[in-house]
Amino acid sequence: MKKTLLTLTALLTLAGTAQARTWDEIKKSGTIKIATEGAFPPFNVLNGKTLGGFEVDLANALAKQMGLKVSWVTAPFDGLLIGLQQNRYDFVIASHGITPERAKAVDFSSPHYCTGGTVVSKVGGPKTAADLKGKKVAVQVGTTYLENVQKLPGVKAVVFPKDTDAQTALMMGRADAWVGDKFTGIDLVKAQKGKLQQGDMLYAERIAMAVKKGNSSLLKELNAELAKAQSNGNYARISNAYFGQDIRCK
Ligand code: LYS
Repeated sequence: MKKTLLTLTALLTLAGTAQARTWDEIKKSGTIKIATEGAFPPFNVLNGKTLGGFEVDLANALAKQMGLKVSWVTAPFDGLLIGLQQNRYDFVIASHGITPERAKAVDFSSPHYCTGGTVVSKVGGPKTAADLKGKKVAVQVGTTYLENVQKLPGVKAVVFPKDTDAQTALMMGRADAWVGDKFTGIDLVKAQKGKLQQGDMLYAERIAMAVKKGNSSLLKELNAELAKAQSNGNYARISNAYFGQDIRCK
């Protein structure tokens, strides 16, 4: 038993220390491997076998600029950065807010959009941080929503594996409010015609792509391609298609 445990630890250590593919290696291979959640409309959504959304279209556009094919991987949100550590893909684009804690584990690109965590509730329900006191708030696991809701005194976070599950909990009355992305909130309120209201934005965040810590050659390339997309019209076109506005950080 002891021997098996040691072997497993050794394997995990090996997986963690092996080199990530450098930009040169990726370029030579002709295909870049990108991971996302696929459960976070309108940013990344898996519909049957079709992956779409703002971040998927944006990453596909960046890969096209690079002259590479894309191999997409989807995984639960709270496992995405661990998979990066294990070299299962080259980078992650899944609406990760840049936080000091995450920045210890991975390297972040320049932000690809700016947003914030917002409150949504049924009409007449809580709208502000103060209103949330003593209330049950539905949030997704592993997110900045959970992190920020936990900072509010007297608020009970009810945690779900997916953001869409947290939204359902609000609709079913199992929570008094949902805290999630500002743009997701706008779509949610629209979809539930007259039943929901959007409250305050609790905090702002910058969202970025993540590479394995130390993969500076890939990071440099991603930043260059993002800047190019933001000046050649690709970014504006994709952003407008999903949001009717340009959501880049200003
Ligand atoms: N922006 C939030 C975060 O950084 C949510 C990310 C995606 C949730 N499906 O945690």
